[in-house]
Amino acid sequence: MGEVAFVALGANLGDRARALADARRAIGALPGTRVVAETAVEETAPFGPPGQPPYLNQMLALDTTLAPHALLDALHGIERAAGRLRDVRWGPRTLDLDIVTFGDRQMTDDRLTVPHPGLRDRDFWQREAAELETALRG
Ligand code: PH2
Ligand code: MG
Ligand code: MG
Repeated sequence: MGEVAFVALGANLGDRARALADARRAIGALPGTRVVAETAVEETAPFGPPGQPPYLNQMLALDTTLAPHALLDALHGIERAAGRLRDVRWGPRTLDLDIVTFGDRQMTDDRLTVPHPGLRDRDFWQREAAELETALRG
């Protein structure tokens, strides 16, 4: 038994559903890591640079023994394997994996801020996180 981390999945280029499904599988196969709850996949209007296609988003709850930066590195590896290129801030992407919360840790450094600062203004993340909390309590 490790800590519970919430990870947000997003994609708005290519085969979005496939990218999310592959990511779920890859995340569940990380060392010391199990997916313990997941929200439905939902389509959301893009925020950020105008003119980009809509996103598919989903949030997973993981039980993981990985440390936060080890999980971050692993998620970046999965993004790279999905063919993600370096991109403009908030611009279109084939796969984006963000750590939203990590237990009740609060931390910030040049690579990682937890909870994710975007949680404050992304309604769909707040809704998904609440859904996971409910599922985990159930
Ligand atoms: N991610 C972004 C930029 N804009 N818009 C939506 N709807 N969903 C996202 O996940 C998203 C976005 C950069 O990470
Ligand atoms: Mg993101
Ligand atoms: Mg990201």
